[in-house]
Amino acid sequence: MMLEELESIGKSKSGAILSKSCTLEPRSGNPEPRYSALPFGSINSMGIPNLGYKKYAEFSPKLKQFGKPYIVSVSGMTFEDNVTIVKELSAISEIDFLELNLSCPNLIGKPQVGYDFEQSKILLEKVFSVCKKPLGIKLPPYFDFIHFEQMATVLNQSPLAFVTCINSLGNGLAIDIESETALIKPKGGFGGIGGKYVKPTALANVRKFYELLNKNISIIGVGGIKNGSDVFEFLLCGSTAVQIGTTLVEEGVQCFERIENELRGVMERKGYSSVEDVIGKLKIKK
Ligand code: RRO
Repeated sequence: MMLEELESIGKSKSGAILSKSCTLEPRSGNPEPRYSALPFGSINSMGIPNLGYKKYAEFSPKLKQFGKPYIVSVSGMTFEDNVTIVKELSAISEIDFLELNLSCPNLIGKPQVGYDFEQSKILLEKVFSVCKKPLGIKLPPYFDFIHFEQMATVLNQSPLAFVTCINSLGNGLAIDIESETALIKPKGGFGGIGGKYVKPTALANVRKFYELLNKNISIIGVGGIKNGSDVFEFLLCGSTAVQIGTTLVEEGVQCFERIENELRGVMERKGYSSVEDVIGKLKIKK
């Protein structure tokens, strides 16, 4: 992610500046086309294109001038890379939080760490032994209650500041029927699915972890947020903040102001004056 893109998020109405994931060395990412909009969302196999973690440290004094939290997402190619990057970035005073990405679905030959509970536990222990800053993790979607419980047990043993649910739904396939061709090039056309397709899964992941995690771990919701009522749903499930992916790509940084105004409208219509009165308050039919 270029400095200009991060600055334009700084100038927008977003509540924070979150970089896309970085690695130890710069990467050009997977071959193009590697992103495609779909009728109800998107497919991507970007392959972590980024400038290398040192650049995101260099950008930090400039980005702090916008007066909002600056969060750097870390997605090292190896266990040791993650430890090195977290150690180095956590010493930079203008970076407020780190988000360790346990869920990039697009690296050829690499499993998602978040689907290996033992490996996640070992990585978190090591990372927290070197980290001097609040750190959260970004999780892949889970679909089985036993998996939620196993991951929650691991997470509740770590001094996590937050958990972000969910990363894209891994390894979907989207096709153009005229040319009978997969829409994106990398990995035989397989890529992470985002947008409306994944919203019910994202809400379920936020809700389940809200039920299972220690209350001092905040939950950040992401997946299919396009308008203010979507944000309201994530708040009900227990998110205290949200991220916007596909909608940001499709609409640009104006989406933050629009969605904030729409959320304000929903809250007013329903008689709420504070998000605190909404967070986690999902009702279940009796
Ligand atoms: O760069 C990517 O391919 C990518 C990443 Br790191 C991620 O976390 N999630 C995603 O959908 N794509």
